[in-house]
Amino acid sequence: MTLNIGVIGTGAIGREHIRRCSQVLQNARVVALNDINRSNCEQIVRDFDLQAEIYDNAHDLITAPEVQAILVTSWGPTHEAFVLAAIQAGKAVFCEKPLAVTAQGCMNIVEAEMASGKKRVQVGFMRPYDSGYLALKSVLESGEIGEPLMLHCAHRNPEVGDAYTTDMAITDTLIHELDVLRWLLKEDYVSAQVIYPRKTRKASSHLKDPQIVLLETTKGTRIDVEIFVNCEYGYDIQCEVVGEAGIARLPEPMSVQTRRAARLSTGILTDWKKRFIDAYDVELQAFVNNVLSGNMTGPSAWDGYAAAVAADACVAAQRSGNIEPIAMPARPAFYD
Ligand code: NAI
Ligand code: ISE
Repeated sequence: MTLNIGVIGTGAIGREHIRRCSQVLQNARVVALNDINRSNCEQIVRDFDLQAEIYDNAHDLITAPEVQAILVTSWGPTHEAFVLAAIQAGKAVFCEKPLAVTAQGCMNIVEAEMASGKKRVQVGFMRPYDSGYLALKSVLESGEIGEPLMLHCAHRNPEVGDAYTTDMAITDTLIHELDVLRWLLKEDYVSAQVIYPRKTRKASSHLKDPQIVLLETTKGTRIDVEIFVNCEYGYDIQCEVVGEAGIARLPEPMSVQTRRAARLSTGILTDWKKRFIDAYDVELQAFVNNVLSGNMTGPSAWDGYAAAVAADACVAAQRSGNIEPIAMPARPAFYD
């Protein structure tokens, strides 16, 4: 059986996901496209030789009879309305992060999904599908390094455009750590604080960069995450867990070591598309398989909500300079 997919938003990641649905994944086919910039869709139809209808209205794509599942890869503020419409139409929906730009927006989706009686939503948090994070989790669960006490993490991008604002360090960038660290530790967060080190001269005038986010979990585990989005040298994701009996680090992506001109060196990737290329393939194949089998298992609307609750507190902490509490309601049995 093949899943017929409609894609809303054909920019950077939309294009990547269309490529993988058409050329990499099994049992998936892109049959419909929408973007406020129609020429993006036309270009993609040409580039990937797609047999896909271009819709001028996203809501028409969502309700189109030939579309069985929706991928939402448009800008963050548009996600909530499209996901709600997909649930309303009784269709499965894969939504890129963030599920919605506020916790309340995510809760609206959680409530609509529960009312529909069936899990239909997967959020595009791909790191739980990354082989490195999976290996790190299996070390933690083996008990080899004892109970985790502290985590030291970094999320570095070489550069960002002028449209990137200080709160996007949380809502666009840290949101991945907020999800994956909760998954890794199986704990929620209880507080957040944000510290601003000396600013890099490479950042635009309105952007505070870098930032350090300090999180505390329910068991008292302390996490520091450096967000540095104009680090220049590469796209670099770090995670080190300090346990009672040892330390476990996220493995570096595979890279050939060279010895040349009196130097020993290994390359560092420069963009997220390549760093997580396998994880994106696996997460989307899981979505396709789960929709076809009727059993959704990926990052859920509740996970999207949990990350957004923590993100809201981090944004409040950016503004107040204080330690802000994070109050997570109990997870409904629907999401067990
Ligand atoms: P982008 O700006 O390259 O593409 C977004 C596309 O959505 C554009 O073509 C734009 O015209 C279209 N669009 C905007 N509003 C629309 C609307 N109302 N209806 C239809 N189309 C609309 O942005 P990018 O980088 O592709 O990001 C898209 C989303 O994916 C964001 O939420 C971003 O956070 C997420 N993302 C996730 C990544 C991950 O690692 N999981 C990596 C990159 C992006
Ligand atoms: C981007 O939107 C992503 O989601 C990438 O995975 C992340 O590393 C980057 O910081 C974001 O801007």
